[in-house]
Amino acid sequence: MDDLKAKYLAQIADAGDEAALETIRVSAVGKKGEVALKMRELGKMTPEERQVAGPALNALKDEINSALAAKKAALADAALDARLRTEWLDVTLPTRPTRTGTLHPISQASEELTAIFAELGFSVAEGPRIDTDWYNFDALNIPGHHPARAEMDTFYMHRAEGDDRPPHVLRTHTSPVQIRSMEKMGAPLRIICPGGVYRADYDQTHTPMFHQVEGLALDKNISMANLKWVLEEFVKSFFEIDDVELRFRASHFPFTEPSAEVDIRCSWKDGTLKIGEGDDWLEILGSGMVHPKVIAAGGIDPDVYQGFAFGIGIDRLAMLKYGIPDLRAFFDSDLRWLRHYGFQCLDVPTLHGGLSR
Ligand code: 2NM
Repeated sequence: MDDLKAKYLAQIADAGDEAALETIRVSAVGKKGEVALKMRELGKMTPEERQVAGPALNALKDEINSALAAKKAALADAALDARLRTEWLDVTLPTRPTRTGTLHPISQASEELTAIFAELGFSVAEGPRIDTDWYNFDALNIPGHHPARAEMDTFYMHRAEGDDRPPHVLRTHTSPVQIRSMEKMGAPLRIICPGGVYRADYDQTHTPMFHQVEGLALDKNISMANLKWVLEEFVKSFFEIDDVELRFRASHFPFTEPSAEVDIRCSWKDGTLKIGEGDDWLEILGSGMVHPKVIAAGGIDPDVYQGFAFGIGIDRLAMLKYGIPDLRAFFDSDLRWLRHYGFQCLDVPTLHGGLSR
């Protein structure tokens, strides 16, 4: 028995792969293996001999089986180590120069309009997307009973039970950033506020999150004429056309007086939109002279300063400029769509270098 044990443990130790181990298993502890043959001899023994040889054979069988299992595990470990060595990857190597990520059309449009307004003397102001209802509504002369405040348009952040402070809201426009900027920087002031805004609305032409840029210019002698010139310059630059005709239609917003909606001249020929010429009008923005109450809410004296403000939907601007038909595709994260409509990350838009080449 000692010979058997020495022989098989040596063979197991030398086995190079699982197939060799299996051959050893069959000839050692298989049904017709050497240990089984020895067990058959137990019948010919005396009861005393059997009492010694029986347990010894069982112990031998267990020992060979556990040596087989241990060697099998060791072979598997060695195989894994070998595989890990061949599949080793240097993650610090530089990337291949293929085109992968692209800039989303909304980011591209934001970069372009930021470059245009920078040239006109406007800096970018940013603020929180979650704000108090004072900054989002009251400061903008939107009273408590105004329909824009109705639960169905505004996402409210509900407070804990028993907390009676007014709720926070997801900003429904970027105007709260303009109030905060007036408080922080005072007048004169020339800013644009681009960014995401939220309204509880979802259909063909509305998504619950969309993007806006609002502009604000405050000084001692600002009029609608300045508003008209700035908007004309913006539209010409953004749509890369030499001339444009704007149409101001009287309108109403709580935060401006007077207020105007602005259309640009355009044509629809064979289903394609042409901006700047034609017999149609396309509404693109809202604007007006900032209401004195709003200027006062920003901590500025409305008897000394006045100014204009406007609001434009960035998503719609991007659709018009890049010929994107469906608003909702903006937020589908479809890689094929993103590759088709995306822009090269390093082509930073400037007025001298070309906006969207
Ligand atoms: C619009 C239309 C008209 C606007 C007003 C202000 C603020 F905060 F200065 F009063 N910012 N933007 C404004 C004015 C926005 O969006 C259609």
